[in-house]
Amino acid sequence: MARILITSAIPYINGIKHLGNLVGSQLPADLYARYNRARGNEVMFICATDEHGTPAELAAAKAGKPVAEYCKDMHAVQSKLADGFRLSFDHYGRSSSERNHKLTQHFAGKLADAGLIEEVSETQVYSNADGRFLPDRYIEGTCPNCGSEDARGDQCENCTKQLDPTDLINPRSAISGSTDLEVRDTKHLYLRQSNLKDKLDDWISSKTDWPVLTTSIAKKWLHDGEGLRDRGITRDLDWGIPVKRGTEDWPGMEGKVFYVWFDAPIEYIAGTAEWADANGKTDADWERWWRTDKGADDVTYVQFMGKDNVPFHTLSFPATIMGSGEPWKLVDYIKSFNYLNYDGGQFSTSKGRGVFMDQALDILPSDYWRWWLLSHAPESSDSEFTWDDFQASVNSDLANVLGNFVSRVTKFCRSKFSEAVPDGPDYGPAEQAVIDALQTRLTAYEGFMEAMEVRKAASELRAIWTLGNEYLQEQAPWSVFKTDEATAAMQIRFALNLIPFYAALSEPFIPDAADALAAAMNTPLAWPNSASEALNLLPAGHAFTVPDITFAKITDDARDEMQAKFAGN
Ligand code: B3M
Ligand code: ZN
Repeated sequence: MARILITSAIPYINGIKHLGNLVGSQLPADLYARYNRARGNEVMFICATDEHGTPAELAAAKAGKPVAEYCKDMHAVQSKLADGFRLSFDHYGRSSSERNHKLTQHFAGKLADAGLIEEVSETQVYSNADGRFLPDRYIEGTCPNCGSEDARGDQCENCTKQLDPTDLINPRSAISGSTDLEVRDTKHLYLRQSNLKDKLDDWISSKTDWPVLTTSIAKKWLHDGEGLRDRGITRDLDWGIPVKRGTEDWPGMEGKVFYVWFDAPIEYIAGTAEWADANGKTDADWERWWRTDKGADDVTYVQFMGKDNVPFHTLSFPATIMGSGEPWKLVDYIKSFNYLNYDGGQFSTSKGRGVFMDQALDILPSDYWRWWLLSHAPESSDSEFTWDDFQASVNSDLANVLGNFVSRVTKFCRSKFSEAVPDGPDYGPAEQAVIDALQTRLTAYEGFMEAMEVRKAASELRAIWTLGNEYLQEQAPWSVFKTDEATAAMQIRFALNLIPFYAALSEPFIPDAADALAAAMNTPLAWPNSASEALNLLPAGHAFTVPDITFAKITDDARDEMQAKFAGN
């Protein structure tokens, strides 16, 4: 039994995620977690909400709530949606947890002890009216380039020019509108990741089995332009993890917090500690996943994320781990994804363009979405959601192939025999040929699942479903029944045995349907040792019920309606 630690990039707290976010990290991570559990491996699957940074503060202000309250509420919302999509996290934590505060401060202390933290003096805009330093995007004013009056301290959205706050004409606070601003000296901490460049480079170079998407992004950041730059890890914000050196105060850092990207990946570890706390476990129980001196040396750690998150996971977070000088577990494999586009453009929160997680679950059961998203995962390139494709995929794969097979077989058996597996002779050459074909595909399917080749795994699964349909089509037990009842009974016995086999193999993709199939067949979900063993699982006389998991087809009208509804304004 292997031990697999799985983390998904932790979604920002500032709103409900769209389907592109979902398929870029959490959903494929869930697929892999479910598969590994089904194979009997010990899995720890962690996700959380990413609750710090200016986006959280701004979203809370917009919602008219104190930021702590906003985060608490949005965590509950996101957690419920994760349940709705059947994301099987062992724990869905919060980066604002006490555990993450302590661990983040701990790492900062260790990095400082190792000489990897530098204190840098900078000038920054201070708002007297607000009584605080303003991050770049909290300062607004007139763009020196195009004259737009709503330029922000980091960029003018109108002409896209990158700006510094001091470039703005007539700068004002975005919080209060006050123009009583001044430039003050302030100190910030920088992580000297450039010191770790060679170590990181060697480490990345040793990962020859990683997806090219992952390593090419890491290599680009290591070698392009100025190479790996030191990174500011503190901010002048109210909301966040107070800067401390371990448990000690950090002189000069009063009122500052760690930068969101410093504490967010540490939440993977803290989230596992939260899991222990929430389940009455001890520190040793979570440390055996993370500390190589406490049992984690046999753990395989896999991360899932969108390509925009790769630099932080291949360089910055490993720099934190390596730089600490402590035996924390480094990631073993990073599965990264391209983007999912939406119907000829991009998903857009501000324009209400595309389908968001809450809306998706209002329209159709999660299995429909899981199946389409995973079978179209943006692995080798960006992919695109279209309603035509979604409709075709649901109607053909789920309704016509899988759903139809199950309903034909079980209903035919009920009407001609009974709601129990019929008897009949032993399997013949036709059945053996299907078993052989299934075995070949089962092996391929397992290989793709292990390699996290999500699309290839989906098409193998589809092919496995199709074999059952082809068998029925060719053998036509409904015709055979008219002249040779015993042979028809054997054929139906064979086809009924395919259902628990399908249920087990399909569970990582479509868990609700899989549960319903297994329940109808009166068998627990169990990964097959072999196709031939699986096809002899249900003996004659085994009772079942006709499941009501028919996948409803999406009509053309419904498709058009949804397309119009989510086109954005
Ligand atoms: N919250 C970005 C995102 O949701 C960021 C990931 C953090 S992973 C430690 O895409
Ligand atoms: Zn401009």
